Amino acid sequence: MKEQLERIKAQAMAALEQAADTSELEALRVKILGKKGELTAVLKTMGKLSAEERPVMGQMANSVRASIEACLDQRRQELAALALQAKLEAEAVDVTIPGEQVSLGHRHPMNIALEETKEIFIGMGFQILEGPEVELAEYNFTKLNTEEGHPARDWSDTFYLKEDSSVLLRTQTSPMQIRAMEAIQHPPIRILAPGRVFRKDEVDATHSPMFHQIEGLVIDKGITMADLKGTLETLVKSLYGEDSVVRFRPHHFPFTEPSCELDVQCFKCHGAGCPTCKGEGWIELLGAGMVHPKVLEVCGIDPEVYSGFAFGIGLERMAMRRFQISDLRLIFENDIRFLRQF
Ligand code: 2U9
Repeated sequence: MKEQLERIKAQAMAALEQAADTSELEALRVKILGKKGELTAVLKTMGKLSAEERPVMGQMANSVRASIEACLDQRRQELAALALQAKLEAEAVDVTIPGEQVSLGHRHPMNIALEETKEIFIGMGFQILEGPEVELAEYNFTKLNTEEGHPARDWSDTFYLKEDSSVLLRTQTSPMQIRAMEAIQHPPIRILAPGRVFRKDEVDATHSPMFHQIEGLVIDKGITMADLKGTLETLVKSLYGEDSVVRFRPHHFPFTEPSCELDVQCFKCHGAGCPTCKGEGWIELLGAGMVHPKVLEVCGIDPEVYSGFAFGIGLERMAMRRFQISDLRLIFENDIRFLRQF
């Protein structure tokens, strides 16, 4: 029995040394010390020993069990330490590795152009106003001195939402300014109305049935064409540089009298004529004029006391010029390869 106990102890110690994890350790504990284990099996045969041998072997068996249990404990601690070590290594974070750049996206060229223009006008004391895209024909046309029969009111030019032509998708942001004038009543009024507008145009490199406008309106006592010219020259110089040269050409709009268009001298050829300005030397930028007395009157503002000027800018055209975009469709397609350039 002594040899049996020594063999169990030696084999147990060797096996415990080899155990790779806590579950193997537990399996070994059951195999050696469990109810049906090797040591238990030997102890069961103690009854066959003589009375002298029994206490000696009993003591030896206890000592073997104690040794194996001590070895098990020690091995358990070693394996736990190893497992912890492995976990720490696997989950280690190297704080010295440089961070990965997160791509953040950026503003659309239209938004850049819009924000720039808004800032310039806010700096001149204008308020920004937004209004409905679905409008009454009364506000989009009639109150803007565009009577029945005017070509702009034609079904082929305007998206009507009712058979009787009373409701439509606005063709300009001016109806918002009419609403503002009716609401404010007491000048001074300095407002900027940016937004989406709609016209029945076929899509091509310079046309779209939906585009954006920025319209401005100033009403006060003693406002003249000089205020119009000074304000719009300030806009052009802020956008395209202090050395920009502008010219005003006579034009016609139903809602302004007199009316004009503003051209900026081509920044590429300085007036000589080149492909950018299509040989003209000048690039058309916006329309403007002194608010028609009839328009003031229908809004309840006395044209004998007050006068004002208004202007309209096509935002796509402005963004195209600012970023040298050759085709309007690129602005709406949202192709990431195009947008990444700005
Ligand atoms: C009120 C009275 C008058 C707004 C104006 C223009 C001239 C103009 C075009 C520019 C390019 C439209 O986007 S575009 O196609 N607009 O030329 N717009 S004056 O006149 C107003 C506005 C509001 C109460």
